[in-house]
Amino acid sequence: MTKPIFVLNGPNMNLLGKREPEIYGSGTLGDIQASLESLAQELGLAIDFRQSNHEGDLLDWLHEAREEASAVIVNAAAYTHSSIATRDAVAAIEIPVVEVHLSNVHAREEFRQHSYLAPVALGAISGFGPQSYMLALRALHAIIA
Ligand code: CA2
Repeated sequence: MTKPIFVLNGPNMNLLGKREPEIYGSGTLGDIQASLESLAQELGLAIDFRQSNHEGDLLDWLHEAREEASAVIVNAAAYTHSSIATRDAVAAIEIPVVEVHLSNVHAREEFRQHSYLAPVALGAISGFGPQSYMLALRALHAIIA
């Protein structure tokens, strides 16, 4: 059995669809999970989709991914712009890691334009709404296959 792709989501992602729809759209994180699970099935992949508001959970999951995942898609949300610990955890992973964002972080406030993760990730996809996750899964499918 091939290992799943971990899809890790950071703080406040559980609020999607409930506030700021002009930035993040009206869909919920559950909608993104459902679409991604459907695409994964189509591609013959398994995903393990998680969200936490706690930095330590993301660190533990990134450590777990080193042994238990074939790749990682990570939307670290605000920790993208603040967490050296998350960057170090990503840097310690040998499997492919793709950073994703719903919004185009480069077109937003200056503090969102810097990512601690981008230099240590395989690549980053930003600005395509839920499609950012789909594009990351398709890219990893092509890379892993
Ligand atoms: O665009 C993205 O995917 C972000 O990672 C989303 C984060 C933000 O801090 C990043 O700069 C870009 C925010 C996560 C969701 O936060 C919400 C806040 C209020 C209402 C709904 C969601």
